[in-house]
Amino acid sequence: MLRIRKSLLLLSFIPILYTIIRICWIVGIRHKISNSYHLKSNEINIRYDNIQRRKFVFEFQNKIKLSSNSFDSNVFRYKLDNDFDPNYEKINATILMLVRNEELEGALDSMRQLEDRFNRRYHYDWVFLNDVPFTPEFKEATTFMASGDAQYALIPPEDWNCPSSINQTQFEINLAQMQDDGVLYGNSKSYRNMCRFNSGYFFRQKILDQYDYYFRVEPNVKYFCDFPYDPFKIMEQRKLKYGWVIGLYEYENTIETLWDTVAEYIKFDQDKSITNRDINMSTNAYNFITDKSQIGEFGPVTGSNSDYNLCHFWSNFEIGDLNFFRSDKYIKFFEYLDQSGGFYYERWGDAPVHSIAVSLLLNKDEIIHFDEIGYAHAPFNTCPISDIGLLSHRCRCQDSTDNIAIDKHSCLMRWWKNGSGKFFMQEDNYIES
Ligand SMILES: Nc1nc2c(ncn2[C@@H]2O[C@H](COP(=O)(O)OP(=O)(O)OP(=O)(O)O)[C@@H](O)[C@H]2O)c(=O)[nH]1
Ligand SMILES: *[C@@H]1O[C@H](CO)[C@@H](O)[C@H](O)[C@H]1NC(C)=O
Ligand SMILES: *[C@@H]1O[C@H](CO)[C@@H](O)[C@H](O)[C@H]1NC(C)=O
Ligand SMILES: *[C@@H]1O[C@H](CO)[C@@H](O)[C@H](O)[C@H]1NC(C)=O
Ligand SMILES: *[C@@H]1O[C@H](CO)[C@@H](O)[C@H](O)[C@H]1NC(C)=O
Ligand SMILES: [Mg+2]
Repeated sequence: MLRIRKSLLLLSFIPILYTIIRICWIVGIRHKISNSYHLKSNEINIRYDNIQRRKFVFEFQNKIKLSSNSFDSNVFRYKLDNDFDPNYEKINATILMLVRNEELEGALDSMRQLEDRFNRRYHYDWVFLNDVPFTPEFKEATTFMASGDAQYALIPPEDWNCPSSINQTQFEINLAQMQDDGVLYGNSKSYRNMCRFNSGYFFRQKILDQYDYYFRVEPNVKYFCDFPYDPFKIMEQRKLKYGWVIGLYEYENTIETLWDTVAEYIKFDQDKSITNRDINMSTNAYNFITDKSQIGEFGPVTGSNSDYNLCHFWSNFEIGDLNFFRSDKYIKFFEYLDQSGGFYYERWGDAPVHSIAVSLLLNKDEIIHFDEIGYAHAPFNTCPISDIGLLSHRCRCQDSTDNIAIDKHSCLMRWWKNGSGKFFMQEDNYIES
């Protein structure tokens, strides 16, 4: 009996001994092994380079892809691998992302998908905007992810911060009130800066002066399908000013007085002589944002008796003509809204502001719904509905029951009915050719 217990005692020492040996190994010995391992690896690398790889390169005159070594920065080479056509006539356009440094991972996820699904074939530039300087880490990672040039700009504080005309006492009262009312981002000051910037200042950033069109991208969005066309090209060829993929109803409690302010502006404009008006009621998309009739089973749910039906284009995906936003008529419209203080006292989003502006100031045929593009920004997504659309664009959509395209939250049917009509890219090509 005693003997057995003794040997059991000895046995229990084994793990302790093992741990001690392991610590010694980690601290001292492994380090040596590791060094010599790297020397060996390096030696093999170099030997392989001289004898095999260089020989191949010589024989095939650079026609084959160099093998690379992802373990060794000295050997690994960045190389674009795509079906880029250098003779393609690119449009004067850029992809645009307003983003925070801490959103780098999400930004890279969006970029990776947009590059794979679209930009790897065109190499459009990327412009990144931020209210604080971008970190070197952010710039490095995004520059490498972009197939075109990547540029970075700091937003001047006067284009970002709350203007001095806002009564801070009243502002704080409203923030607290909207927090209590459970309004989405109701208590956030920075969200308001962002919405006002995206409404009235993004297009005034110097860095965008060099472009005609922008394609807005946000971190953590998804592009599910190959782009079957270059949307910038479509914009230019058809002289379009605004393109969108998802249209839905806005939360009314964020824009309580937005429409009243818009209505005042319409009246102010229509009181001018015909030649001086900015708003042409017979050609614009006013009916799209005001029609409240039932569509199928659904009607808009508006609490107030304002004429606005709450339809807006979801601006996290938008492709626009910067010259429209830079125009006097847009800036006058924005300034009118801005002087009312609604961006701060309420929480007006840039999506309804852009949507109302393009619906009033543009010809309705200058606005396009891009079908065939698969896209998601939480909590909604859209994807082609037809099987052939899904297959031919190699889509990997989320659960198809989440597709907003023609469900009750969507304003697409209202666009078909009271906007510029039902339009499909493929059908259009089919008719033309
Ligand atoms: N630089 C900077 N970018 C911001 C700030 N707030 C928001 N953004 C960017 O502005 C865009 C819109 O902000 P989001 O937080 O995505 O707002 P949202 O899309 O309405 O809401 P969620 O995506 O649901 O959070 C995104 O591209 C953000 O990265 C900010 O304070 N600074
Ligand atoms: C700012 O708002 C507060 C609260 O409504 C009000 O009492 C005050 O008079 C306002 N200040 C100015 C300068 O209008
Ligand atoms: C691109 O557009 C901008 C703004 O309209 C213009 O200033 C610039 O000259 C254009 N560049 C080219 C290459 O056409
Ligand atoms: C609106 O546009 C149409 C078509 O271009 C034009 O005939 C009409 O005069 C315009 N109306 C106003 C008020 O500008
Ligand atoms: C919207 O379109 C429907 C069907 O064409 C039409 O009956 C209705 O009057 C339109 N609404 C507006 C506000 O023009
Ligand atoms: Mg977002």
